[in-house]
Parts: sequence; structure tokens; C-alpha cells
Amino acid sequence: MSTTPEKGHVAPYTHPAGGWGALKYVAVNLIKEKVAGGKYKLLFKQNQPDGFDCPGCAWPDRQHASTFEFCENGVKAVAAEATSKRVTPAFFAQHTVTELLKQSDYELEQHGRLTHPMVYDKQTDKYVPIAWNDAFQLIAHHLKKQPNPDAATFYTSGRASNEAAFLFQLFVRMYGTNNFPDCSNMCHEATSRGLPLTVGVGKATVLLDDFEHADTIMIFGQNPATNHPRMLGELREAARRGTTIVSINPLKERGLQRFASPQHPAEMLTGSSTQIASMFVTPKLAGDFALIKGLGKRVIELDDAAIAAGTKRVIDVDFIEAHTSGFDAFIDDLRAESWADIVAESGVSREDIDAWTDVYVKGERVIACWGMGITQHKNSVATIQMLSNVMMLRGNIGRTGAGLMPVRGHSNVQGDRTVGIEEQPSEDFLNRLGQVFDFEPPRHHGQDVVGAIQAMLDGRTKVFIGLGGNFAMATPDTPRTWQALRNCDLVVNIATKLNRSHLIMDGDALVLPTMGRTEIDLQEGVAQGVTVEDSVCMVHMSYGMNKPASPDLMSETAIVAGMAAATLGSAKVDWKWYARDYSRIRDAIEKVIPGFEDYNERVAQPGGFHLTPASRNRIWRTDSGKATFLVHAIDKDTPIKRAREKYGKDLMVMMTTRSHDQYNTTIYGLDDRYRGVFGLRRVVFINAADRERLGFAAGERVDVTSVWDDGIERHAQDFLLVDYDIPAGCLGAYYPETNPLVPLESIGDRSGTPTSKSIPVLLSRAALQG
Ligand SMILES: Nc1nc2c(c(=O)[nH]1)N[C@H]1C(S)=C(S)[C@@H](COP(=O)(O)OP(=O)(O)OC[C@H]3O[C@@H](n4cnc5c(=O)[nH]c(N)nc54)[C@H](O)[C@@H]3O)O[C@H]1N2
Ligand SMILES: Nc1nc2c(c(=O)[nH]1)N[C@H]1C(S)=C(S)[C@@H](COP(=O)(O)OP(=O)(O)OC[C@H]3O[C@@H](n4cnc5c(=O)[nH]c(N)nc54)[C@H](O)[C@@H]3O)O[C@H]1N2
Ligand SMILES: [Mo]
Repeated sequence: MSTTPEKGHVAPYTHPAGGWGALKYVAVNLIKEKVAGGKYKLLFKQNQPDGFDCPGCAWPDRQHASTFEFCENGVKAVAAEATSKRVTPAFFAQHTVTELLKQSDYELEQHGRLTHPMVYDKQTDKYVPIAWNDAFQLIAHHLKKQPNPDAATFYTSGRASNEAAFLFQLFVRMYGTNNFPDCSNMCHEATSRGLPLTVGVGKATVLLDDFEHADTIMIFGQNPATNHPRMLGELREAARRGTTIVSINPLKERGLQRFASPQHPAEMLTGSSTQIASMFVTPKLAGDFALIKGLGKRVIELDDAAIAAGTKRVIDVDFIEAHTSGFDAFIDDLRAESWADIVAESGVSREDIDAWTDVYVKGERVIACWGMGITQHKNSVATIQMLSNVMMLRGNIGRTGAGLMPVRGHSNVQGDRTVGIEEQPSEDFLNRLGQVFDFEPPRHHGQDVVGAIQAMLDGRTKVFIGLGGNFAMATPDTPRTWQALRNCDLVVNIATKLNRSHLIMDGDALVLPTMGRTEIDLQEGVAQGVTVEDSVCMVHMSYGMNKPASPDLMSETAIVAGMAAATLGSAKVDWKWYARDYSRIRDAIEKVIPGFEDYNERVAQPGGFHLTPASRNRIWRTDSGKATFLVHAIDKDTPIKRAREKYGKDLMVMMTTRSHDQYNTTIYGLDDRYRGVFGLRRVVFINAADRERLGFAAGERVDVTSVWDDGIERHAQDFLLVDYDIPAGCLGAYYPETNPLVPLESIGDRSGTPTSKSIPVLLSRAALQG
């Protein structure tokens, strides 16, 4: 990858988010990708009953939307899939893998859609065409020759449909392993591990309609203007109704300040906009745990004052008595916590915490949303449990207009987990799967993402199969991850577009091209729908509308069936019979997983059905049968604190986040418009006072080194320093360029998630001055 200095500029963005900028971008993008004209109709079918589910994000749909609901970044995702450019066998004949590796992620993405199954030829260092059946036989050959099934690992990115994912996990478990690393491990794992212990289910307790009833919405560590633009539409409506919106984020993200809705022409024509958040609480990175604990402590102080004054209690005594356990121990711990520690650890003043608490307790119906700013830290599970505690204090769960809302990323990441992409499956699930398909599933837990990389590094795992995604770039500690992939006998990637994961191998490798969700999936002449589950647990049907990018593509479901049939034979499960009609897979899901009764009938209804989490109805599937308050202390001994002891104020903490023009590792463009960055990706946002204190001039270039005590040197070179409104001691930069800085062993407690929003680093003057 080249590190020649980028030519771009930085200029503050003064317009509202959305607005003309967004619409103009939509138009430019459509023309550029040649999807204007006939294909423009695609947009009208997006997130509408009978259309396809937008591959952009997991934000839920308005079923009764009268106009089409599009958003700028959804358009980018659709246009990227609908591009007319093709990566054909002729393309691969012209480029060696070594040559392609030199291209940037942006360049690789621009080549377009993969058209043929390809196999790597070591002799020529090129990919050459292979027949589908031969590809499946090669996979079967490698899988069968492994000494044990744990020597293979099976990655899933969250775009796979419920049908493809269910068949995939069945294949892998019949093969004999629970090795299911998935993008969730790097994403909302802390939510999925944390919430079950407090409220019983690791999913949102709200529906979209609750946003209409909430009087207060708190948004923790999320940048919806870029990552969930349709959420801004909900927030706009809420703000106009008088709902109080609070952003808890080290950055005051533009889209949470002002938003001009592209769906409301009046706002567009007059150039007006709606103020979204009325309060910005700005903790330092990973300061949320202490901050939320402070919120809880202040709630108890206010409640004590109410008791003393004989006024209405601040906590919801009825809810706490009827529905919870662990309350006494929890408030004892809150009372014992020191304000000095809360302020020091959160980076938020006592006055600001008090002001925020006043807003929180004024709210009668409060929704708490959160994203990656909360989940990608060492203390993320504790933070999410603390948030759940504080919401429980005021009975803000399982009530109209109130609840917990983890905002998921990939459009079906939640559904994939529901149907069994889970390295720690429950006994219940395995028992039912074994009964329905008459086999003994493996019981021991499998590898998550970090575990899979470690196993490949150690040589314990020799086959990597990826159902979508870009494992080589999305994961931490890039050089070590690449070494891990190079240690494999076989690397298989099932993908729509070329990415770097297809270029990192020393043994055999296959790239298997597949259809995207926007494409018509014909099986035996019948168009198949697939199902997905969004962030509020609505399961709905998605039908592609577009002609597949190539006649040689296979659907993900058919590819999974092909691999399974070649590896395991079809005596026990007739894999191809399932792949010929996806409703048969849905019938199987119905037999194995509770909540999917009458799956085919219910999903045929417009809008689909709600997989209602028990916690929404105040049924608590925890050990105690109650919603459980959990006590956690502020962690006084962390790698960051140890690094700070050593390096003092030179030690900075870095978050790695998304720019406006990327979809995870897919780089669509080089602008981050709302943050005022144009034509640049190698930037580091820094507080001007920190920059001066560290002795750097404005606009200087720096190298970044992580501080970790395993003797491995981790560097990322040549980033432009950009002065930014960010708390002291904190830095911001984009992922995936900074993934080499994230140590593989730096993971969340009890979640195993790479701590990609809190990396201890040092800055130095760039060695390569450009
Ligand atoms: N266009 C587009 N849409 C996407 C994606 C994309 O890449 N592009 N990715 C999809 C996926 S998989 C996901 S998971 C989601 C991600 O969507 P988000 O959750 O919005 O993810 P990020 O952009 O990584 O960062 C979120 C925010 O966290 C804040 N933050 C960082 N550290 C902290 C902290 O310590 N505390 C607090 N309170 N805030 C912090 C950052 O300032 C930033 O505003 O979006 C999905 N949608
Ligand atoms: N430093 C740092 N690292 C992070 C994060 C961070 O914030 N900071 N975020 C993490 C998060 S939240 C996530 S979710 C992961 C994302 O990790 P992944 O899901 O692995 O990455 P993506 O970039 O979304 O994958 C893009 C590729 O998927 C393929 N693709 C697209 N659509 C389809 C499809 O329909 N079918 C198939 N089979 N393939 C398809 C294309 O080939 C494309 O190149 O990254 C994680 N890594
Ligand atoms: Mo994600």
C-alpha cells in the first residue's frame, strides 16, 4: 500500500448535515456509477415492503413510509453493488497478486464486481478461472485432510442472509466445529455478552414507534449522520416534537448538531435545518463507564434529597421492587464511589454530570442508543451493564417510549447471530439442532476473531473460509493477521468485490463471486427472497431487483450448499434441495429456533414480524428471573494507565473510526465532509493544546507507535495532524489504516473485542517527510 502524501485539504464544514450536500452527493454518485435511468428505480424499492433490504446498515424501516426512504450512504452502498465495472478473468490475467497488493483499498474497490470463481496459481502469482465444482472439491479436499475440525475456521460478515447463515452454521457444525469468528466479535459483542446478564437478552428492547413516544433520547458513541443516516430522520422528527436529545461523545459530531432533511423539501428549499442534540457531554475516550456511574450516583443523590424533602421519588421504586434484584448492593457501591475518581476517569466536570442528570431524571420516557464508541474498549461490557443499571433505576426498560437500543452495523449482523453464527452456542440451541438434523453437534466453544487469528498464527488452524467481509483489513494487528492468513493451507473468500483479503495467502486460495442483496436470485427459475433481522428485531423479506453482475455468480446459499455437499455428502442433509427453495431453510430455522413459528407465513406479511425480546415485555431471562443490577468498580490497573505511568503526558489514546466515504474497509471516496476533511484519509485529529504541548507545528506529519508490552513494534506512518475539538489526551484517526496499531491481545474484558477505540500511542515527527 502506498504511503505517498495525499493531496487534500481541511476546511471546517459549516452547513447542516444532510441537506444540499447530501442530495448533491446522491446525484453525483448516481451518475458516476451509471445507475441513473432505469436502475434509479432501485432507490424506490429500498427499505420498502417487497423491495430489498438496504445493504447499508441495520437501522429499521418505517413500514408505513409514504415516500421512499433513501439516504446518502445507502445510495453509495447500492451504487457500489450496481456498478457496471467488472473484475473478470481477463483482469486477473493482467495483474499478479503482488501487483494488486500495491494498490490502495480505494483502488481495489474501484475495479468493480467479481464475475468468475478463481483459484490462485502460485507459479504465475495470478488468479485463474476454476469451475464451481472443482472449487468445491478443493475445499472438501482441504477440510477432509485436517487432523481435526478445529483446524478450520469459518468467518461471517454481517451481510449474509438468515438462510445462508443458517445453512453455513449447519454445515460447519456437522463438519465438527464451533469456530465462528464473525464481524460481531469486533462490533457489538460487548452488547451481546453484557445485556443478557442484566436484562436477559442482548438485543434492543425498543421498536421504531418508541421513538415517537420518547421524551428524551441519549446517544452514546455513535455518528448517525454517516453510519445510520435514516436514524437522523427519526431524530429530526423527535427534536421537532420537543424531545430532548443528548449526545455523549468526545466529538460533537456535525450530524448531531444540525440536520436538513432530504426527505423534507421545505427544509431543503429554505436552507433551514433542525437542531438535533441540545446537550453534548464529551467524555474522554473510554471515560463512559465512570461517566455513567456518575449519572447513577447523582440519581441516587437526587433521590435521597427527594426523600428528605418529602417530594416525589426520583427512582422508580415500583419497578425496582417488582422487577429487579441486586439493588441494595448496587446503590451501596454507588454511594461509596468517589466523585474525584468519577470526574478524573470520565474527563467530565461535576457540573456537567449534574446538568446531564437533571435532563435524564426529567425524562419520563428515555431511550438510550449506543454504537462503537461504547463497544470497542476494554471496559465495554461493564459500561453497557452500567448503562442498563442506570436505565433500570428509573424503570426505563420495557415501557412505551423507553428502552435500550444498541444500534447494529451490518444489515444482518443481528440475524446471523440469531440463526446460529455464534462461537459460544447455548446447550439448548445445540440440542435442538442435533435433534432436528440427527447428529451430535460439537459442544466445546469455538474461535472468535482474535482466537482464530491466534490459532492461525500458532499453526493450529490451517483453513480459513470467509462468508463475506474483509478479514485481512477489518481485524487488528494487521501484519500478524496477514502472517496468520499466510500460514493457512487454504484461504477462501466468498465476495461481491475484490478486496485485500483475496491477496493475502501463501497456500491455496479461492475467490468465489456471489450475488449481492440487490440482485435477483433465481433458483430453478423462481426468484428467491431472503430474510434479515434489523436492529429492533424486525425480521423481514428482501427480494433483489437487479440483474446479477454476471451469469457465473452463485448465491451465498448455493455456495454454502456446494461446499457442504462436496465435503459431507448429501445422505444426511440434502444440501442442494435446501438451496433450490429457501422457504425450506426457513422451515428448518422454525424447527430449531424459538420465535420463528410460522416463519414463511409471517415473513410474507408486509414489514415482516417482530422477534420480540422477552425484556421488552418485562420478562427477564436471567439467572434470578429479574432484571439484575450489577456492581462494577472503576478499573485502576489498565494497559493505558500503565503506559501513562511510563510516558506521562506524551501518552495519547487513539480512537479509530469511520469517515463519511467508507463502508467499513470499503473506501468509496476520500472525503469526510462533516468533519471538514477532503481528499485525505491519513489524518490524526488532535486537540491544538496537545499538539503545541507535544511540540508539533500545525499541519505537521507524524508517525504513530503503539505502546504495548509484548516486545512487538507497531507503527503506522505519515499522518497529517489536524487540529480538532477533541478532549485533551485523545486522538482520532480512520480505520482500517490504523489497524496495525491495535495489539491482538488488547481486547475487551469478557467480550474479546479488539479495543479499536482506545489504543495507547506515542506520536513522533514523520520519518518520511513528504
Ligand atoms: N456509511 C457507513 N455506514 C455504516 C458503516 C460504515 O462504515 N459506513 N459501518 C456499519 C457498521 S458495521 C457499524 S458497526 C456502524 C458503526 O457506526 P458507529 O457506531 O457510528 O461507528 P464509528 O464511526 O466507528 O464511531 C462512532 C462514534 O463513536 C465516538 N467515540 C469514539 N470513542 C468513544 C468513546 O470512548 N466514548 C464515546 N461516548 N464515544 C466515542 C466517535 O467520536 C464516533 O462519533 O455503522 C454501520 N453503518
Ligand atoms: N480499527 C477498527 N477496526 C474495526 C472497526 C473499527 O471501528 N475500528 N470496526 C469493526 C466493525 S464494527 C466491523 S462490523 C468489522 C467489519 O468487518 P467486515 O464485515 O469483515 O468488513 P467489510 O468491510 O464490511 O467487508 C467488505 C467486503 O465484503 C464483501 N461483500 C459486500 N457485500 C457482500 C455480500 O452481499 N456478500 C458477500 N459474500 N460479500 C459481500 C465485499 O467483497 C467487500 O469487500 O470491522 C471491524 N474493525
Ligand atoms: Mo460493525
